[in-house]
Amino acid sequence: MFSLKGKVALVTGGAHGIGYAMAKALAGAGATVAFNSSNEQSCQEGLKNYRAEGIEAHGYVCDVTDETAVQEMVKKIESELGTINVLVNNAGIIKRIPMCETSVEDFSKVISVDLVAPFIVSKAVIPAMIKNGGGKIINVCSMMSELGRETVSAYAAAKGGLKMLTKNIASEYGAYNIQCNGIGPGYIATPQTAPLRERQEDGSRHPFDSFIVSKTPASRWGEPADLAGPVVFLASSASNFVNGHILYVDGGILAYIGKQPK
Ligand code: NAP
Ligand code: GCO
Repeated sequence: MFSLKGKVALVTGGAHGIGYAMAKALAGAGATVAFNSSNEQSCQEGLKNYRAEGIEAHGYVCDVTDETAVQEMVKKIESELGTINVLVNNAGIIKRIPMCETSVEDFSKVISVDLVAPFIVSKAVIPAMIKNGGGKIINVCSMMSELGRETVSAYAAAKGGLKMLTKNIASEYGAYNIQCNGIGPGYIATPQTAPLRERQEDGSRHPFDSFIVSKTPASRWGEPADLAGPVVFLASSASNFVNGHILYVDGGILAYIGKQPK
């Protein structure tokens, strides 16, 4: 039920971080994995890391905000590996700037990578999925698909929008046996969140680090590997009647009011 043997999976931004961990999990379940990076160096490093783990991944350099480049990459993958059965829209960026100091350019850049790009890549893969009798699209959402916080207005707007794009793809293409769901990671230790975990000069924890641990019933940051089971579930036939759902993988943050003061 969880086997992905014979399936082709494209994970955007799969050279490192959460994308890499999810692609590794999909390969472990039997899928042939393709991923893209925004630049050659990151793509080569990713390929080296997959090889070191015994995974024969296929890396492409492609800016996910460039529709022509995405269409070309998807055509290349379809001719080299076959129809894409599973798409994971994982590539994303964040800018932590107070809203009134955020330029329109910065706001638009985040919207472009985190919201417009999943639309562009989904649009590129859906026609072949329809011809093939179905497919799976998994959008990487966030706690910020549900909650706000200081300094992440563009990111929250994009990830909230991505939640609704997920529901709309599910609504519009469910009749073609395409399931589109989201994974909403909690706070995961990756390069993207490294600035929030930096040790203070006196060696103590970053205040945000302590804040997250106190907001998480599991009392820890997530690891990229915590996303492995959820992504295999949503990519496999085990989830064939799950559509338009956001699966939060957050150690319980959204269920919790936070640690009581002593
Ligand atoms: P990360 O290590 O910074 O990875 C981001 C990935 O996105 C990189 O592989 C990067 O590619 C790719 N990317 C960015 N802009 C791109 C573009 N224009 N074209 C192509 N690829 C692009 O961050 P991460 O923490 O693993 O985040 C992965 C996803 O999870 C993001 O959508 C993020 O918002 C989401 N998320 C993260 C957390 C967390 O706590 N870490 C929590 C919730 C959601 P290259 O660097 O290879 O070029
Ligand atoms: C932040 C952002 C992200 C989070 C993640 C939560 O607060 O900086 O929310 O970096 O890690 O998206 O799900």
